[in-house]
Amino acid sequence: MKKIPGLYYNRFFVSAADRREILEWLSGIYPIWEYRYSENNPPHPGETQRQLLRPVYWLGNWQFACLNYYHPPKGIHNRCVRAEPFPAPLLKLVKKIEGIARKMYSGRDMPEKWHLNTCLLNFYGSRVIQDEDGEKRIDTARVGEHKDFEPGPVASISLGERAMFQFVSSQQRGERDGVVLQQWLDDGSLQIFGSHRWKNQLFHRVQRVDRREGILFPVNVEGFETRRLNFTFRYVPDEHIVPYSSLPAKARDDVRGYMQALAKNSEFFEQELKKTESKKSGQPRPK
Ligand SMILES: O=C(O)CCC(=O)C(=O)O
Repeated sequence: MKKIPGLYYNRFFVSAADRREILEWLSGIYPIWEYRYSENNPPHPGETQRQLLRPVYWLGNWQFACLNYYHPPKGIHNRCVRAEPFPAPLLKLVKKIEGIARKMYSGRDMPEKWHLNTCLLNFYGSRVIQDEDGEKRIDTARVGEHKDFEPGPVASISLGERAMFQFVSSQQRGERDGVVLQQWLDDGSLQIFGSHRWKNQLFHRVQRVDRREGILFPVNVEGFETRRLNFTFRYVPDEHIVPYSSLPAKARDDVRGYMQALAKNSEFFEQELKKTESKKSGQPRPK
């Protein structure tokens, strides 16, 4: 395929051994379902509360939907909550990706302190619902047009069924003419996109996820069948990542339930919650 400035695609980035290690790590995490809004950040007029289309897990920092995600220049404070570090199998791949990206981007396309310190792990598949007629599957494997506002290039690793990824010029839903470029993201592939054109000017979306390989991942989420995993690596300036204990009280209230759910299966989140309690009571903080 012809090289396109600002874009990178390697169909065979993840080796069989890397894949095995990643899936082994995956068996120990418990993704959560988030709602878009919260008590202190209610829906705007004309919008309604909704659950996200898919379960998620964040590494490095957690951008809770109800805190509105990282959105410079104004939305930079109290949106990125310190989360678990990257596990070894991902860290190894991240180092390689950073090397590739540093050769590709410079100047305004590569922030001075850029490094991949954030990962959103998206689970694509179908909700499995039980009702009086029996079991139903509702396919939610897509993402609407949006931009990633973290500065610098974004890297994305895909595992499982391939996904139809599109760059589009307008945010109008379903407008076929807006497609500027599309690409299947295959099992084991790495995609990198950066530069003003692909990051700032255009939107991107996932139109659909195939079913042709019959892949299903054993993920620790009730009522959901996962056929594609996507790891999207980004950069948030380190000074904008804050521990849960430093969030303003209202933001803490809004995400406490998620933190508690995460803490059930993660020592990291358990400790982060404990630090808040000890801060309040004046007791020494756990390390
Ligand atoms: O799943 C993908 O390939 C893209 C995900 C994405 O656009 C995002 O997480 O912002």
